[in-house]
Amino acid sequence: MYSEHKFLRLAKKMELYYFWKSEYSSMVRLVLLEFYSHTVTLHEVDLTKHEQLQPFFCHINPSMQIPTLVVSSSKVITESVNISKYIVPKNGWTDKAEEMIQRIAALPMYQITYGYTDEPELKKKQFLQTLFKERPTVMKNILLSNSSLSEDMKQNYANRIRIYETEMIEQMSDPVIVQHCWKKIDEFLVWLEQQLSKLEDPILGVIENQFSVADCHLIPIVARIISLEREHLISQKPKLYQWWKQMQKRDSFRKVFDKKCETHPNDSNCFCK
Ligand SMILES: N[C@@H](CCC(=O)N[C@@H](CS)C(=O)NCC(=O)O)C(=O)O
Repeated sequence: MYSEHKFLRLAKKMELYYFWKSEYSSMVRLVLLEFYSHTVTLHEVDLTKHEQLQPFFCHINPSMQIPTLVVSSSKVITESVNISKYIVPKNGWTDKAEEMIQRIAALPMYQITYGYTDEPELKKKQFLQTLFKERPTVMKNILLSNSSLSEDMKQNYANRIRIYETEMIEQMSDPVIVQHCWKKIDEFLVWLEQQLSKLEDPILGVIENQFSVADCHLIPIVARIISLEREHLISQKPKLYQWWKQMQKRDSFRKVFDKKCETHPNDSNCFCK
């Protein structure tokens, strides 16, 4: 039976709600491994089972999204950028890192992940498309079968259903919009290549040639682009590709990207997903 206090009463140390396939979750997991020395309890929220939409999680994060960091019984931080800002020491959060992280946060990631640009891609993404389209129905069923939900919670569900049924579904269902989103991604990567070209070899980090929180936010984006079978967008940019190879050597990378790659299952050196 759902209880609003099920989780919050139990929170004694930091707890991260995440999913291994979520790029924003991976950003925060990398930041925790690189910049936080205490243990954090990880809770997997399986998006393929719509666990993020369940009332217990909606109570923790009304936007029903991961990553979500529970710091204490009264402090919950949502949004990957806010979580990273909370974890990384002030001197590690430079203006350059902020600029890079904001650019990354603005990338149209769900459109390229769930959307398709042509029929063959739509065929490959059938599962993702179904998963996405099921979400409003799942939320409506939760509303129907949980009469004890508070008015606030009901409102959260209603807002989320509206967002799904309008702009989100429209954007991922229009190949022209998705194509445009890929164009935006490549423009960002071209800009990135220019930035990296100003650094000296070997490329150790995307900001001032040293590893930083900006790398933690960029790594999962590149992994996602590769998993969407657009590896050429990375490998054709020599500096970016060099950076990517360097990042894969890190312990944090190996820990976060520990699942077998679905795109290249036979390549033991591939960690994209
Ligand atoms: N702006 C958010 C985006 C988080 C986000 O899009 N999370 C996705 C997973 S990658 C999610 O929880 N999706 C579930 C849903 O929207 O129902 C952040 O930076 O944390």
